Amino acid sequence: MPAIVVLGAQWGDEGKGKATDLLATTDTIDFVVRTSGGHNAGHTIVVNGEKFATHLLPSGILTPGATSVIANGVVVSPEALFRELDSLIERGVQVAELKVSANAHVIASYHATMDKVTERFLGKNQIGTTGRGIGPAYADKINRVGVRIADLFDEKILREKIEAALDVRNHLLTKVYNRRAIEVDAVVEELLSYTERLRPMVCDTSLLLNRALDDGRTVLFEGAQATMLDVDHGTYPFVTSSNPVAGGVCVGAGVGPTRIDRVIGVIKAYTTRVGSGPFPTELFDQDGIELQRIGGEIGVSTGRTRRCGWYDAVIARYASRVNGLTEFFLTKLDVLDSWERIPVCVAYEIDGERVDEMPMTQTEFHHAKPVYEFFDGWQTDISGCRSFDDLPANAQAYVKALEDISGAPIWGVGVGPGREQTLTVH
Ligand code: 2SA
Ligand code: GDP
Ligand code: MG
Repeated sequence: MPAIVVLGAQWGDEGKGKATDLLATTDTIDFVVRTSGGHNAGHTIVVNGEKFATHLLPSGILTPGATSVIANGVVVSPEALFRELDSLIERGVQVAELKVSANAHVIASYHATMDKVTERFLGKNQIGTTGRGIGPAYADKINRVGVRIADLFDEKILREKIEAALDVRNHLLTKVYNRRAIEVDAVVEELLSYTERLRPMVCDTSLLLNRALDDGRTVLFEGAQATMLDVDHGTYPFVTSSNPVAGGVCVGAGVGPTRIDRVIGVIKAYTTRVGSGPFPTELFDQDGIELQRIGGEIGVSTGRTRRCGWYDAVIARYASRVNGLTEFFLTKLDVLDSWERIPVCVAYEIDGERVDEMPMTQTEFHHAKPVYEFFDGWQTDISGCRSFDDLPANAQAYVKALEDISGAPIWGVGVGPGREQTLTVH
């Protein structure tokens, strides 16, 4: 299986890091590739009880022998990149080889400034971004005033590009937001300070990956954020500024769709969301508090508490459709251990009518009320189970029921954060 995509099927934090890490340790994976987003991502991997978090780096950085790749679709803060690498090295991790695309766009400090200022300006309409400068960096890319990694190696071009990028920005900052202008010299100096360390990592990652696939090597594309946060297919405008869906992988890596063999959607046995925006199954009662507490639902990058709700099969079917999923990886089943009865959203009721598929407009989605079916809980600790047959009958029935209504087979189930706490179903 040479090309595998692992992506988020809900609003993020489904356990993509764990799924990637698991694949990378059980199969021989030659490359682990990030294709969208930036250091707004937060992936947690637990190895022998020790917890590691990656943000901009692919989770494969923890897998000796695999090459980690930051491809062209990613927005790269060199400062965040080296801070993250150094913190892993300080912990004694033998970091894998890392390659960075010459075409990836750069996040400079002014992008984070703009992100925070804009959010404050939006007041109650704010998106709840991570404040990392992701939106402003992608906006520059689309406005054709972005700085790419390759530009860091030519001071003259870099200065011209920063001047162009700051021209409008500084006007906005000083005239609209009542802030100090950002100095071109300071930005150029900061970015140039990273060039020597970056130089050996920079290459044409599209060529590298296509050649690897030609040679029969295995490439794992690791998603960041998720389907419902996709700028085209998510709950716009409460989304991130990239395309975390499967199609975004091809654009973000320079690899054609005919080369992809498996598309795995990682999905929790319930649902969470960080930041603003509609969320039909969100719970505001004790169940929500308990899911948050037992699931440890706190943002890996910003430490924000995640909103929690029941499993939403409408979203699962939608994710299956827009990504062409070949299978699901269902995580955090163990979090549901204590419930006597588990509700699952099978459809929505919108303005008095039952709707089985994602509604066409955001207004309808805002009005969607979950239609629940109820499943008997198992009320047993399943964290020690190591095969599907070990699971109590009610847990097996819950997994099978989700499979029937979610649009793709469930390939694996997570029963705890550890590498070994995984069962395969098929
Ligand atoms: P941004 O910063 O422009 O990408 O924010 C736009 C929206 O995308 C959401 N978003 C996320 N949602 C879940 N997890 C993310 N990563 C971190 C994690 C989040 C954290 O893994 O825990 O630590 O808070 C992530 N990144 C972006 C964000 O909440 C906005 O709704
Ligand atoms: P990602 O952004 O999709 O990689 O996910 P995060 O790392 O942000 O959040 C997932 C959290 O769930 C992490 O703390 C993981 O250690 C944890 N996790 C992953 N799979 C399981 C599981 O099956 N059971 C439990 N209890 N925790 C899990
Ligand atoms: Mg996360």
